Amino acid sequence: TPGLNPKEVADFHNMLKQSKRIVAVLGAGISASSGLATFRGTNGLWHGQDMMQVATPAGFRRDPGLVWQFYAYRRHAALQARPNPAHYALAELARRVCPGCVTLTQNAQLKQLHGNLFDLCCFDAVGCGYVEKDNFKDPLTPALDTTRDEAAAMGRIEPGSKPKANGMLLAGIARKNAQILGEKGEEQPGARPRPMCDIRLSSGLSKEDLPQCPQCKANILRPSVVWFGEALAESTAQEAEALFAEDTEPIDLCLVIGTSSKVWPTAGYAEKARKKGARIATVNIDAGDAKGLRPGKDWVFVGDAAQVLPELLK
Ligand code: BJW
Repeated sequence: TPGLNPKEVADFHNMLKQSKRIVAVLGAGISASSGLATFRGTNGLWHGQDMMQVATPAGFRRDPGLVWQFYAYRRHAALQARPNPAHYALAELARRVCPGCVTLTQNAQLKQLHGNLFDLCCFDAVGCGYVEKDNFKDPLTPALDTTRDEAAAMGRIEPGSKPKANGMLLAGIARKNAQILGEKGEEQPGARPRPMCDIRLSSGLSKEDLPQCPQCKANILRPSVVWFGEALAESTAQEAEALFAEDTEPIDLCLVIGTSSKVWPTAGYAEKARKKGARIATVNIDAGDAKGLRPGKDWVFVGDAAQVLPELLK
């Protein structure tokens, strides 16, 4: 893989072979090559978007329709995405090193620190407490049909035609996908989906347009994800913390892959692994997002995780 230093890769392989306990901390960047946008940065979902509006309970209270539009797009995109070579390389590592390999992910499967896009729960968690796992319905309601917005933005249907266009301006992604799909929407050979950026949300949706709680019938559902100011699910947080407890076995290696390491408590896990003896290997397309490195002990592998990880983990 271009850009990787063969000596460093050999040193890493040597360590990998000896490692019995490995913790991997994953961020959105691992799925960038699957066509899913990350959160931060110029190609991120939040570029030009106030994250407090779409990733906090207060934002949801203020405009649930806007937040649901954001998640409707995310669910739709995730359902269309396929695993990339980075996911396969990690799965293979987990199989080889099992049971000593634990993957802490902020966004996807395994120990899902920040929840799951496809689980739903009642917004009234205390009074009602309804939880629904693995809801893959897309769109969740007619008003949350993001494909209509893409089609409208590509000129395939009249914007505003019935059912009511929900105002989520997906022009950014539609235009980008049009570039890779070709004018008539046919796939270009070798083209890869590009992550969306610069979505502009403007809701105007009413409560009736959004998924209703089937249990209490009084509230709307929300995505069962962890927003800012909310605690991580207690069991998940405890499982993660338990890995780093003093009385457990040392950790040999900590992989920090595709995360900006800006969100806590997850951003602190590499340091906790380090205190348990781990050497840290960061894989990131942006060297600037590698934090707190010790020369001669830690590694930074700069590049696309989908290219770098298969090379590193083989
Ligand atoms: C590539 C690539 C390629 C791109 N290859 N790489 C200190 C201690 C504790 C808490 C805090 C604290 N200071 C502040 C807090 C509060 C807050 C916080 O951290 N704020 C910071 C912004 C400062 N934390 C919280 O609120 C958390 N809860 C909490 O602390 O609870 C306490 C509590 C206890 C008891 C009662 C009540 C409260 C919760 C945080 C929840 C975050 N949730 C989100 C949304 C999830 C839902 C959804 O999916 O929409 O999680 S925010 C968002 O950021 C998402 C992600 O999981 C998270 C991290 O982002 P990630 O994955 O790192 O993505 P990006 O976009 O930031 O970075 C992508 C990276 O990939 C970049 O580095 C690229 O370079 C790289 N990349 N392409 C390799 N091809």
